[in-house]
Amino acid sequence: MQRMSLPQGTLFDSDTPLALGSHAFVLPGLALPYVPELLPALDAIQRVAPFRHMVTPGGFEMSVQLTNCGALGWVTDRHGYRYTAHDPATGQPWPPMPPSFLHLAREAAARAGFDDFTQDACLINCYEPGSRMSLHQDRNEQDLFAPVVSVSLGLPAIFQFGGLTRSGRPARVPLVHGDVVVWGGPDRLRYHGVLPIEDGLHPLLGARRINFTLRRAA
Ligand code: MD6
Ligand code: FE
Repeated sequence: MQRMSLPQGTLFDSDTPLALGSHAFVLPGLALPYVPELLPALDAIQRVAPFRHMVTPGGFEMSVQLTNCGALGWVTDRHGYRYTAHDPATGQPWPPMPPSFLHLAREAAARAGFDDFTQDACLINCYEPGSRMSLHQDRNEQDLFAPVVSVSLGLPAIFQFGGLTRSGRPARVPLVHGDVVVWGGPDRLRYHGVLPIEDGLHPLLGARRINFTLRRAA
């Protein structure tokens, strides 16, 4: 039998970016070299600004727990969705953005064709088995073309990626520890969500999936 050697960048190379749209990409494993810096930084953030369940304007408690770092943090309560400079739970500013987050975001954005964006906000989501995120658009930021960089750690997830309206069946994209998704420009308002996380134990994060998304909010 003849062995095939695949050139770099073929469909079968697991490191190849996967295009979800003209300006939306999955970058498999891009965060892996950053993990030794990301995990202690995440621990330090949650000691100052603990994960908590927030309530939607409709009165539903989210199954995902949230916190933030950076100049601005995304919050939701009975009054709506918005960005705040202070953690409503403590009255303190959100913890500063760790340099490793910014370095990773810069590399990811550049690989997706977005140069010179700096992020002032980072929303951190903690999923336990069964937690999910229903289909939504991210539209609380000033510039709805600037890219979002989304980093997945811990348990795997099925990410749903749909169109610019709620109609139609969204694509299902498996994401694992270390994967990064970037989208912006004309894809920035695509509907997306996360199916319920399956039971499991990740060697570094246990029964959790952590996803953090960096954006330019103001
Ligand atoms: C998640 N992510 O992956 C949820 N939003 O846990 C998001 O809602 C999201 O990954 C905007 C851009 C990238 C994302
Ligand atoms: Fe989102």
